[in-house]
Amino acid sequence: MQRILVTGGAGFIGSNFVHHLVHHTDAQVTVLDKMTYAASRESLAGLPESRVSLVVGDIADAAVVDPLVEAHDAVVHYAAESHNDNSLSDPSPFIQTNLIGTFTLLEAVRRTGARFHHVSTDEVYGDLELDDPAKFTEATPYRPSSPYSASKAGSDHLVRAWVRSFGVQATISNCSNNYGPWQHIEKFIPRQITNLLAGGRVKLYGAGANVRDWIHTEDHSSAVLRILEAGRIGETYLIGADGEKSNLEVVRMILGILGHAEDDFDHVTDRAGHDLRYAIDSTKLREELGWTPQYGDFADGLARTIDWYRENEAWWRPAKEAVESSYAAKGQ
Ligand code: NAD
Ligand code: TDX
Repeated sequence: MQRILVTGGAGFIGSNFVHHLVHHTDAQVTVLDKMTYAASRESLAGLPESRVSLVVGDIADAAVVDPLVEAHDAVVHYAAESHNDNSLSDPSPFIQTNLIGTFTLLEAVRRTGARFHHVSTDEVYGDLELDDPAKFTEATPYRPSSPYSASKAGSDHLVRAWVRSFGVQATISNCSNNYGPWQHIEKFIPRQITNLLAGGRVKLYGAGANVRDWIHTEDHSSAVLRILEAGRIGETYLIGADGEKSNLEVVRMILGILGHAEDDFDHVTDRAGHDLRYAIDSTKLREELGWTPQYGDFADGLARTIDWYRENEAWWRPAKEAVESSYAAKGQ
């Protein structure tokens, strides 16, 4: 598997995966990315030009996708509209990219026989009660809540249908909430870090009881590579690192690391339809493919992520004012 096409490779998780591929394989990597507001060329800076190239284009455009897929042995599909709040304001690009884009890629791999790995989310399973001892497994029924998670659920179903009906060589992974460098400041953890670094205040939706299962993006990357190399075709693998934390706990940790009092935050308007809790049981991935996360200490990973945003202010600062005005307009 020498030539790998990474869609969405200029976004948060995709760019971290491209770095991982360069450091842990000898593959030639092409990034296909539309360079939406969520992408950044800087996230790929410093990678060897002999190994990594960037094609700016839309995954829903068959004229771009078909020749690229033809020229690669494998496709790892990260490209998506990824933010729940945006999907509540305007679902349209989520349907176009997450459904039509995935369909366009599947049609291309159907023709060429390329290996396909589809990167998805635990949000397709809906949410769990706070006191439910259960976690999501590969057998949990789909029950998405938001336009974003419904579009990702639909894309997962397309992949399964293309495997069964057309023999496409695909695997799927559903991962929990990622954190780490290069995450867009619209998302929870980088929003709060950069609010404090910019002299503003932390903004917690509702009471902050909602629980997310945090995983460092580097652990997500190692899991996807493992599945790409050894996963069974047609199978789904859940990726998680036992990192459940309430939003209130995370906010207090960020405030503490940055030297603020633990109640120095604002409660703001809650997200419509806000999922209560996500939790992943990744036993299948660990037992079948021998994967283990390496970044299990959330407090340490969070502190290093805060350092990264402190050191990379030139990257996030230009977007900060517009992101915060758009949240403020919604009372968030
Ligand atoms: P992101 O928004 O940071 O990056 C998405 C990338 O896709 C951007 O570079 C963007 O330009 C590109 N893109 C968007 N539309 C495109 C199109 N039509 N054609 C080509 N490129 C396009 O997202 P992320 O957080 O890095 O998420 C990447 C993937 O991982 C998504 O599929 C998401 O559903 C999944 N995922 C994310 C998380 C998380 O915690 N962020 C967790 C589990 C799964
Ligand atoms: O300012 C905020 N305050 C707040 O309390 C923001 C932006 C979020 N929140 C809450 C909402 C969620 O409970 O924090 C939690 C995390 O929010 P997001 O960062 O928006 O993530 P989430 O909605 O959980 O979805 C993420 O994980 C699953 C990614 O954005 C998805 O792409 C992925 O599929």
